[in-house]
Formats: sequence, structure tokens, C-alpha cells
Amino acid sequence: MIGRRGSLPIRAMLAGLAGLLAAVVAMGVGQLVTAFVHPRASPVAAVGAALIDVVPGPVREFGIRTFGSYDKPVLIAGICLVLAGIAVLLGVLATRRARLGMAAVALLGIVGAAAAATRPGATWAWALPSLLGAAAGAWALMALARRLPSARPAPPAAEDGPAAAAGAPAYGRRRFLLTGLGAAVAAGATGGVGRLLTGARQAVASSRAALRLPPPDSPAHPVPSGADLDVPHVPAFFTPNERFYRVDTVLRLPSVPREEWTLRVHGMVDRELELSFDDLLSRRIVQRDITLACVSNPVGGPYVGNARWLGVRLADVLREAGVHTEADEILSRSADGWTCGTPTATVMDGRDALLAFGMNGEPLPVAHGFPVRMVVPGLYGYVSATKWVDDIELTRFARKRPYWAKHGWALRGPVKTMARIDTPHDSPRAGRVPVAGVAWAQHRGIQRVEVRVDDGPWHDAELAPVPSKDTWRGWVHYWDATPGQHRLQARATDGRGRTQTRRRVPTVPNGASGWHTVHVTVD
Ligand SMILES: Nc1nc2c(c(=O)[nH]1)N[C@H]1C(S)=C(S)[C@@H](COP(=O)(O)O)O[C@H]1N2
Ligand SMILES: [Mo]
Repeated sequence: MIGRRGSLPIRAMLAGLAGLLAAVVAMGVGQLVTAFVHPRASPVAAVGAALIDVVPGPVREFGIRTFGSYDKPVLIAGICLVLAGIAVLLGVLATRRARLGMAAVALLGIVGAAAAATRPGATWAWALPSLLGAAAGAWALMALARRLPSARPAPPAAEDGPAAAAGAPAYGRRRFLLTGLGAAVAAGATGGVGRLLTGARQAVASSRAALRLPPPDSPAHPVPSGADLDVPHVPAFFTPNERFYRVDTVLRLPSVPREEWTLRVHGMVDRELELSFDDLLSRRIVQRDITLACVSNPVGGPYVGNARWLGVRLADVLREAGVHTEADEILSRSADGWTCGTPTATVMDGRDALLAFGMNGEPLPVAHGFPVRMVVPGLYGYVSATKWVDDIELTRFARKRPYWAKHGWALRGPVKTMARIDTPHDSPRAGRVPVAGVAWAQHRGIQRVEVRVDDGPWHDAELAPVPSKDTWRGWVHYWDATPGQHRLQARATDGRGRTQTRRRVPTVPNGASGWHTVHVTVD
């Protein structure tokens, strides 16, 4: 009796293990096939990308904000965990009701295939990794289930000693485990070969490392001394690359070696262009300091950074292509299929809209768009800053709506004037306390920042000198802090004399507004 009762949970555990092993086989084969189709056709990547698309907007933005650059690893880990759970259940199911188990595996394959085949830019071939992976998984599951030791009663002797462990079920278990081991090795091998074939990660790393940035034909204005405020907790004028905020929808960073990169310029133009990376390098190279801001930055939030970009002027390239006057939209597309719509008039109005390949003296980091991204001073990133850009189509807003416009965000996204209080943020000591931060109104510039305490009079803050109206500007006001609770507020006025609105609106649909307000308790 003891032997029999003991064998049931073990059998269930082995069935679960069979499910897991079959899932690993499915993943390995899926990965191998992915290498021949497209990186984004991998079942996990496709389901993840589809999830990002279908979850309600607030959930998506919450995820992007909360996890920052970690949202995608968290999502991938979540999907893998859920898959592992499903695999265990399927293993148990398949050993009891084989048909039902197979039907469930097929359903999973179809879900993955449908997610992959409906990604932007997908072809029917993108369904193959999921379908072939599911087929391999089903086959492995059946093979393992057949070798599962059966739950028949143990011989009577089993009750009496070590013989119990050496009986027929143990022999069956060994056979099962050997098959399982074989499956795991096969999965590792196919998956590994798939990875090797993909191999793009190393390729892009060495492509980036080997790039020597050309000197600019048109250097950035020298940064005036004092642009860095040197007040603790206020960001430096240049945001270091590794600390620069990151916002995008990709699950795995696109791997585009510059040797393989091309930019196609087409649509409503006189002449289609196709530029290689070397073509870019042979053009007039400009270097500019430009502050980039995200539309989903809440008032006082961190999604803004300033960098020295190196690249070519987008307007020069477009002029060469000959843009038709009716083409009011520059629809740019990235290697991962994301799209962005930028007003043609804005890019052509003389500002330094760039196709950038350098960031703060380094080749563009992969996370920030290597080999080439767009940067347009004055516009939020979602309507201007396409990373991994490889296609630019001149079209009309009325005809083609970009990614975020389909998710409820505004078609146009000029940056709103904003002052952020970076310090103090906790409990300063009474006495002279710097109230300081950064303010931005790209391409209009910052003319004035004012600070007030507890609804008192507005005080002009000192402004740091800056090289152009395309960057943020540090500011500081020294406050005679008295003990107790206080409310600090700041507001900026742009270079055209317009003070930022007091009206608080949320980030959706075209950027948050309102005066940044900070509560402090002075000791
Ligand atoms: N390919 C691609 N480019 C993209 C995005 C994206 O999701 N995919 N996000 C945009 C948004 S919303 C912003 S704010 C900026 C952020 O650029 P960063 O990650 O280099 O800071 O990139 C833009 N470029
Ligand atoms: Mo953004």
C-alpha cells in the first residue's frame, strides 16, 4: 500500500517534468527556426510584443514608467514563468488524457503563430517558429509520456526495505529520465545553434566598438562655463549615456551592425534614396547639444536628458530626396517595426533635426538606437526620436498614423515648457537653502525661472548660461528657510515670453503640465 500511494505523486511530478522538458524542446526548436525567419518571430518575443500592444494604455504606461529600462526583462521573465506553469499542467494532462494534452499544445502553438504573424512587417513565415516548436514539443511530450513508469501496485516486498527503491517503477523511472535527458540535450543544442546563427548581438557590439567617430564639420557651440550648476542633486549639463533615461517598446534590443544598415527615404519625394552608414559619414557632419524629453514624463519626473549628438542634418537628406509640398508627415520606422510621425515643416524650418550616430563622444549606445536614430529639438521623443531608424517615408498625417497615435496619444507633440525642482526634496536645515533644478523648452529656450514659497511672491532664480535654446537650463534660488512645513513651487518662461501654464493635465495625450510643487519640512 505504501509503495502504491508513494508512486502517485512521483508519477505526477515526472509528468510535470515531462511537460517542462517538452516545453524546453519546443523553445529550442522555435529558436532554431527563428534564426532562419526573423528575430522578432520568436514565440516569446512575439507574444510579449503583442501583449504590450493589447494591454490597456494606462497599464502599459505604468509598466514603462515603473520598470523603466527593466520592463522588458520583467515581462519576458513573466511570460517564461507562465509558460513553465502551463508546461507542467500540460505534462500532467497529457499523461492522463493524451488527446486533450495534444490539443492544448496545438492551441499554444497557434497563439504564438498568430501573435508573430500579426506583428508589423511580419510575413506568414513568422508563424513557423511557433508551429514547428509546438510540433516538436508535442512529439517530445508524447515520447516522454509513453516512457513514464506506470502507477501499478508495488510488489509486497516493497514495504519491507530498500528493495522498494529498486523495483520495476525505478527501472521505468531511469528509462524516463534518460529520454528526458536526451530531450534536454537536443533542446539545448537546437537552441544553441539557433542563437549562434542569430549571433547578431556580438556582431553589433563589435560593429559599434570598431566605429571611429568622424570630427564634426560643424561643431557644437562651446558650453559656457557655469552651465553645470554644481548644486548637489541638480543634474550635470550633460547626462552620461549610462544614466540617460530609456523609453521604447522593444523586448530585445534590435541588433543592427552598421555594415548592414541602410536608410531608405521614399514616398512623396522626387528621388528615392538609399543611404549606407558610410554614405552618412561622407556627408556634412554636425554636432549639437539637444535635450530629449518623453511625453510620458509626469511633472517633476525623470524622463528627460541632455546629450551632445553627432550626425547629419535630416533636412539636408530630405532636400536631396526632394520632398513634395503636400507631404506633411515624415513617417520614420525602426528595425523593430515601431513607427513615428514627425511634421515635415518642423524638421525643415532650420532647426538642427539630426540623424545621429554619436552620443556624448561615443558611438550611439545600442539601447539608444545604434547605429542611427533621429533627434529633433523641440518635439517629444514619441513623435521625433526614432531609434534604430531604417526607413523614412514622406506621406500625410491624414493617411498614415504612427504607433503612439494608434494608442490614444496626440498626433503632434511639441515639448511643453517645464521647470523641475531637483533640490531640496526632503528636510533641509533652516538657513540658506538652494532651491534648484533644470528647466526646458526646447527650441524656444528658457528666459526665466521663478520660485515661490507658500504662495508668497515669485522670486527670479539665477539661470545657468547655456549654448543654445535646444537644451535644458539649470537654475537656482537661495531661500532663507525657516523651521516648519513649506511648499515650494517653480515655473519657467520660454524664450518667447510665455510662462508655463499652471493648469495640471496628465501625460496623456500630449504631455503633462502644471507647476512642479514640492513639500519640505525644515528642521
Ligand atoms: N524604435 C523606437 N524608437 C523610439 C521609441 C520606441 O519605442 N522605439 N520610443 C521613443 C520615445 S517615446 C522616446 S521618449 C525616446 C527615448 O529615447 P531614449 O530611450 O534614447 O532616451 O525614443 C523614442 N524612439
Ligand atoms: Mo517618450
